[in-house]
Amino acid sequence: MALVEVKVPDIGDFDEVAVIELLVKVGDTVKAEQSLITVESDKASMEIPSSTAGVVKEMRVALGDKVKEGSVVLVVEAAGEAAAPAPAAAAPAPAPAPAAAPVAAPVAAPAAAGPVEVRVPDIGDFKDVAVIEVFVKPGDSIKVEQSLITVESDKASMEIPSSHAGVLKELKVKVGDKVNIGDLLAILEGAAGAAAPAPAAAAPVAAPAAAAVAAPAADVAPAAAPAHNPTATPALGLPHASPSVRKFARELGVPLDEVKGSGLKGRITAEDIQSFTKSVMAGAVQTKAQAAKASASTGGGGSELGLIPWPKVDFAKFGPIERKELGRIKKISGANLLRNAVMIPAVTNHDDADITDLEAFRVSTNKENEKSGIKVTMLAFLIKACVAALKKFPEFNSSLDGDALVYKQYWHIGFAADTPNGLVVPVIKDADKKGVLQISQEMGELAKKARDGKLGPADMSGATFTISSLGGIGGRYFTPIINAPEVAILGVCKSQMEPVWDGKQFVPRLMLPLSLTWDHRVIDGAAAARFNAYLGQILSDFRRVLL
Ligand code: CAO
Repeated sequence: MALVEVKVPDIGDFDEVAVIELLVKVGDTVKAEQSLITVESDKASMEIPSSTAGVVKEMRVALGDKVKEGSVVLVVEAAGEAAAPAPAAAAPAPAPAPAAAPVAAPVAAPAAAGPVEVRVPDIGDFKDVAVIEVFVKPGDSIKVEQSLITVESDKASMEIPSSHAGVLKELKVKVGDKVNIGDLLAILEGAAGAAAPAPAAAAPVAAPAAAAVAAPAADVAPAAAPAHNPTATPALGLPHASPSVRKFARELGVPLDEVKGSGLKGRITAEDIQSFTKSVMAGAVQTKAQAAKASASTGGGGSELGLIPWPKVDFAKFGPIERKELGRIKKISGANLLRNAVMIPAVTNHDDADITDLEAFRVSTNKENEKSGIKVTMLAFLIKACVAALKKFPEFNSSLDGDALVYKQYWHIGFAADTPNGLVVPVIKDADKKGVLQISQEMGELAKKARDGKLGPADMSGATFTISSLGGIGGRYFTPIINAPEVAILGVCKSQMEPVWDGKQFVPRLMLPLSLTWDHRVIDGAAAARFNAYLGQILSDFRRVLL
């Protein structure tokens, strides 16, 4: 059986192209027309097929090698019925002609007056190639030779450039459409620098009938070459993968832009697609689509938790409705709250604190300080009291990190603030080092910033514990949701006068309802009850803070 050198066929006017994938190895049995390697220029990638059936005896190229027409790719021990030897595939293609025309034309072309049609140029004898990427949208300013779309056959992908400059008025194709030479792609306005209209590129590109697969792959190159688009595929942030890998990904429904490429220059290989698919199946990786679905309010996460789907109700059937999209803050806080509610085994302890004396002190302090403009709030005392309790029970000021607890040696207290746009949590930093007056002042400033929508990330980060006060509004008790990665949160409601038994008689006392929610992975019920009791003691006699 004869040894046959399989060579790179005519690949148009490409001088040298890089080998970016080896699709076969020594010992493999290859069929005639089977893809052997993928090569890539800055505009197109194409697979080079075998002209001969047989067994691969020797690889003559390696990843990264530069090849051109006539380069030996490998040596095959030809099977009896092998096709014509490789060089036959290099059927002469008058490639340089179409390559040259569209590039040269724009330079000399005068400005066009009215709307201009941009059509699919000569793409060899490709028929019905699929649009797989669209780079532009109506309103975009397009330069001559700027890539508009990528089309792909089963053997090659290429970017189709614009023959004119101008503003894109209408895009006539979308992803998934099949296009052919001469098809209308787009209408530009204010167009200038036009090349000869695309169909003119119908300069015959060789379609060597004998090398059925080799020919298209080869023909693509010259057709795409005219573009010489300055915007190479990787610069657009598009996934770097060969046509067969793209096709493979599409078949499996793998989002290519989420796959990390392990090939040359980060190129995505078929193995990358396989291992991504395995990771998704094993639940180790979530696709963006899955994550979005999980976080969507309409039953998000339900499938992962094995829950039945969220009820879908046509509300309009029962009466008039108005639909309003959630604001940005609501969307962000909603996703956080959902995660924290679902992931933390949280328990809430309710208690009451006698703040009769503290409230009297607060009122008198405010009277004395009337001129200072700083109003001391109950929340400021609560922050100070919580710092004392957090110091006594340090696990409430910690965070879980895997199997470890991180005890923080600082006491930054977040407070939930109700704003027209939703709930935000500004943070009083180093509350242990600040007096009640300073805390009150900072809280006032932060609450104003929150209402004005001017809080920055620094204002809202670093909290070690959070207080959510509904005291100014009303209610008795509630179950606040922990602000992860914190491990506890204190909810406070409106204080009210209550009859309290002092051992001899009922006396009127101002009682503050406290609701402490805690993470049962870190804290247990006894510690939570002690924390609340200690907090109550401090609030009933604030001198204890000094102890
Ligand atoms: N009991 C009784 N009265 C209380 C009180 C309490 N626990 N806490 C505050 N008040 C009173 C204040 O003394 C004030 O009364 P005056 O106007 O007569 O002086 C009034 O209620 C309003 O207080 P305030 O709300 O302006 O001030 P604050 O320090 O208590 O709270 C802030 C500031 C920013 C936390 C608050 O405005 C806020 O946004 N609260 C809502 C927080 C929230 O939404 N939490 C829920 C999160 S879970 O969804």
